[in-house]
Formats: sequence, structure tokens, C-alpha cells
Amino acid sequence: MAMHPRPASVYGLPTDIGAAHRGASMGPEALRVARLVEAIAKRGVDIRDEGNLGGPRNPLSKPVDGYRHLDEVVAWNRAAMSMSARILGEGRMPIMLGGDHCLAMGSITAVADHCRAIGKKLRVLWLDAHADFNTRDITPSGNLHGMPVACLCGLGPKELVGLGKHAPALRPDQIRQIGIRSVDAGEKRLVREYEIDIYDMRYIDEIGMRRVMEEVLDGVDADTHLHVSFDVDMLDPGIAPGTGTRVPGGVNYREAQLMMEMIADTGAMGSLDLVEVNPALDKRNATAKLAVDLVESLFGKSTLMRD
Ligand code: B3U
Ligand code: MN
Ligand code: MN
Repeated sequence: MAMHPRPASVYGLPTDIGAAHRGASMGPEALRVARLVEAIAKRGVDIRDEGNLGGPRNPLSKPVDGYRHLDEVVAWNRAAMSMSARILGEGRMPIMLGGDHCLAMGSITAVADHCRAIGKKLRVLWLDAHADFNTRDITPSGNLHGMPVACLCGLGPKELVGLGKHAPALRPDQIRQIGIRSVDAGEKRLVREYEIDIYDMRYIDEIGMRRVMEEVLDGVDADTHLHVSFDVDMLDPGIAPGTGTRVPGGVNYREAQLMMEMIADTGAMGSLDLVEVNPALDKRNATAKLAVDLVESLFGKSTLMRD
């Protein structure tokens, strides 16, 4: 079994600046209350909690030129990028606690810069119900948490596309999306045009999660940095109700466990985002607790190999 000797540092971004619903700002605390840090420590990982970063409050304003809260989203993402870059520079694994999914622009840009600097291959696993590939011209909402993948691939405002040392931060062929079941009309055309590798729910149903993950992880080797960007709305809302944009027909508990176990087996995970946990919409913190359970598997917990 792959071990995770790599030390890790968590930090929180308590904001819902890119989302339609308020409450993802409480995600970092919900995850801590669900004992995320203790659970990772129990896997034998040297883990530090860096606390939360600050940033502008949510002004709850209307979109301007197709983007809602662009300046604030830029500020939060700059903070995310510098914190992830600092943690990577210390030789540790950054674990970003959102907050909404727009924050992955900052965390992933830092990872992309890092991989370029040390000559490692980067693969991003985008676990989500949504493709998050909207642009200002096609977005139905103006919400930037529906746009991070497009921005990372160079489609978006210059402040976000140019966050890091290299723009765009990612090539589409570095991304694998899993659990997708809600793609807007214009977005559908764009993901096809950009040839984003999407493992949607139909494909998962047809070939099963084991084969999906074999395809997703094909080619991952000792020279690969895996970034896992886990939007909890990938999970079926029946088991994960505490999130802002629930879509029926999601990944079930056993499929999710297998995904995490197979990622853990590669030993290649170098960074992680846990986003869109919204305790205001939850029942007894169930979604954060489930996320922590899955993170234990991501860090190597298995039934028979080790406790
Ligand atoms: N695609 C829709 C909804 C959405 C995307 N990501 C989330 N929601 N979390 C939009 O507004 O872009
Ligand atoms: Mn998302
Ligand atoms: Mn989503």
C-alpha cells in the first residue's frame, strides 16, 4: 500500500465570494469541527493547521460585465495562491479548505507554478457535479465558482488568468473531471471545443468507478504531482446535503470511497482542495463528517491493510 510520509498543512478560506448561496464561508470551521486535522494526523501524517486567511467581505452585489464580485474574488485567490506557494516551498502538501470553488484558481495556480519550477508533471482531478467551465459570455449566474476551470485554462479576466507566473496555468489535457452531471448549454460547447476529459455520471454508471479511476489515473507515475480538487457537490445530495448547488444522481458512498482509495494507492497526491461545504444547509454537519471520512481514505485508510 502506498504510504503518505509527505507532511501537510491545512489552511482555511472562510468566504462564499464566488457562490450564489451564503454559508460556504463556514466550511473551514465545519471541517475542523468534524476533526479533519485529527483524522489526517491519525494516518501518520505530520500535519499543521495554519488557521484561516482573511479577505474582503461578501458585498452580495449584482454581476458587473458578467462577473459577480470580481475584485473580491481576485483578492481571495491571491491570498490562496501565496499560502499554497509558501506551503509547497516548505516541502509540504497544501490542503485548502474552502470556501467556494472559485478559490481553486489560487491554489491550483500555485501548484502549477511549483510543478513547472521543479519539472514535475501535473494532473488535476476535478471532482464535481459541475464542469465549472463558464465564461462571462455564457454564465447563467455571473458566479465565479462556475468558472475556475475555464480561467485556469486561459478563458477569463486577465486578473485571474494571469494570477501566477505563467498564463494560462493549465493545459486542458492536464485535467480529469469526475462526477459531472450539470453542464450549462454554452458550457457544453466550450468543454467540447477545449476537449476537457469528462467522466460524467452516465459513464460512471456504464463502466463502473473502478474502470473510471483506472482511466483517470492512467500514466500517473513517480514523476506526477496529483492535485485533487474536491467539490463536495460531486457526492449525491442524499448523503451530502450541506452544499449550495445540489444536483441529484451523484456519486454514492461506496464509489467515493473507492475513488479515494485508488488515488491514495498512487502515492502521488501532492495537494488538495476541500470546497463548497456549507453547514448552513446541512443536517448535523453530515457533509463535513463525510468529507473527513473520505479524506481518511485519501490518506491511505483501508479496511485490511492497516487500521
Ligand atoms: N453552472 C452554474 C452552476 C454552478 C457551477 N458551479 C456551481 N454551481 N457550484 C453556474 O452558475 O455557473
Ligand atoms: Mn465546483
Ligand atoms: Mn459543483
